[in-house]
Amino acid sequence: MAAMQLHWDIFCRVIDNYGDIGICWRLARQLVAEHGRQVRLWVDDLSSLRPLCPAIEPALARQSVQGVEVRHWAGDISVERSADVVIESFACDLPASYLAAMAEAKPKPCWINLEYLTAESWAADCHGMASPHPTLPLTKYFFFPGFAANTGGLLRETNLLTERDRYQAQLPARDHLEISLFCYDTAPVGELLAALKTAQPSIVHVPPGKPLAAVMRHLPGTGPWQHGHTKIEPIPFMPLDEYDRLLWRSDINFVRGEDSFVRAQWAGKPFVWQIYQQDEDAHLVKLSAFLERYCAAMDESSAQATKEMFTAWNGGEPDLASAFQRFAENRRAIADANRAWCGDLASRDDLASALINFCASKV
Ligand code: TRH
Repeated sequence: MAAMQLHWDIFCRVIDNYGDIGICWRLARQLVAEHGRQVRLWVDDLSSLRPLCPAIEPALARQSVQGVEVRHWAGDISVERSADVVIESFACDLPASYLAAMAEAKPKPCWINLEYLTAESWAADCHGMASPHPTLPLTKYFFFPGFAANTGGLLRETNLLTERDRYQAQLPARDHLEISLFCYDTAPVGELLAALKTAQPSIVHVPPGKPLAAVMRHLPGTGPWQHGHTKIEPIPFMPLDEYDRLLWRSDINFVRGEDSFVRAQWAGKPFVWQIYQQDEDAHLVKLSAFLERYCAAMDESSAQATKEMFTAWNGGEPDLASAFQRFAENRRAIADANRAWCGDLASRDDLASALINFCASKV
């Protein structure tokens, strides 16, 4: 049997927002807590990790939080030896000195490029592909998260769905809708607010930053606001696990990017995704690949309502008001479909387990 790959280094360069660090932090702490791995997480911008994990001290070069050794990645770094598994997240380019240490190591580490999530079918074709380094005796493997069986799966903690079910079973009955609104400032928030004004009574929870800025462009002052039947409440940015609970107790979750998008799927509730915009509208192909997969098992009316709502929320047709109305009307059937979708996804290996198995196969 191959020796356990105990030491892991994860490198994270924060491009913008919270997705890159959210994913790396989630993976790092799960590898420690559930798989007994010793993990160093190298992050170039620690201040973006702090809102997700308030125990982080952004000024410290080195700290241990939830069993993860968190290192500030500032320029080239010096290490005694490279780890057994090296995760380069989202093609963040490893420091030259670290690459040199990897090339010296015996045995060679398993070097992974963790890619962004996409439902496009090419992700399965490229998952696990090897890319030899042009000059060093090293091979990098592309690891694609995904929704299909032949991809790297999705991040999911072992007890996540049990905890979610326990939490949701205790929620009191209510006669209004709870909505969480995490989006970019390009979302058609004004149109959503207009639709909500006359829709059934609801409370909309709005995190700070881009979502709140988008709301404040359409309403006076800093809130909270009573807007027709709807109460709109600014909320603080929540630590990662608390944000999960917001998703679990809401009736509709507006999410964005990658990590909140995945967490909304584990919540088993209706959700609306604002995809991260890419050059030449590449994101629209990614959006429709997801919709094809996600809506495949829905009844016709739910599938149409979901596709229209996602498309309208991402700047396409039809108008947001009618899309939202249809989405809300189909809410219960969409919730049932989401539970089934979630159960199907959870029948596959989670990303951390898939990564461990993949790396073990490369020794
Ligand atoms: O913040 P995002 O837009 O992040 C990313 C980055 O922009 C990245 O560069 C891009 O490539 C990627 O999207 C696709 O959205 P995301 O991925 O949902 O990350 C947000 C994280 O913040 C997620 O881990 C959940 C967390 N979060 C909290 O912990 N508390 C909160 O209150 C909220 C609103 C979010």
